[in-house]
Amino acid sequence: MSGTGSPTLNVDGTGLDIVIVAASWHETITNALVDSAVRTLDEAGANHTLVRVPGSFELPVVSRAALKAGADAVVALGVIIRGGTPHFEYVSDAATSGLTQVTIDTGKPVGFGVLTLDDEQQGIDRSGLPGSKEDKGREAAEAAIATVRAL
Ligand code: DLZ
Repeated sequence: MSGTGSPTLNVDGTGLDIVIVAASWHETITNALVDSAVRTLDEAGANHTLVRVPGSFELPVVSRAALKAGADAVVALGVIIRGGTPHFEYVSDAATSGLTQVTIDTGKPVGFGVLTLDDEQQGIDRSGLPGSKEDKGREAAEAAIATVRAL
């Protein structure tokens, strides 16, 4: 994991089937998160597939479907950037509370890689792109694997 205080986790993904569910808004940052998650799952030896959804609002329903269909865990990725209307709060809350409900209802892990940002630079800083301080795609993928191992 990256960032101050981040833990060292059990990231042995051998034999796990993991679905990355990624939103499509703010594609430079989102694609970087996807690339990091894919790299992390490959390094961990996990099987993985990628499903794209339109926006972060759609992450919960598709994550739930993937888990119900048999995936061991989901890595949910999205980028939500504050605009001039309250829409940011609604989409952020729908994604966050929706994914929380999914993980509790299914009893399966959701690695939470949804960035809620004031501006694009905050996302680039957390994207895992060269020179960035943090790598939230990697963090979400590692958390998904480590949580499967903790169950
Ligand atoms: C509508 C919308 C807006 C304004 N901003 C974002 C965003 O920053 N990040 C994101 O992932 N999705 C955004 N969306 C789209 C919604 O998540 C959703 O896809 C649409 O409201 C259609 O249901």
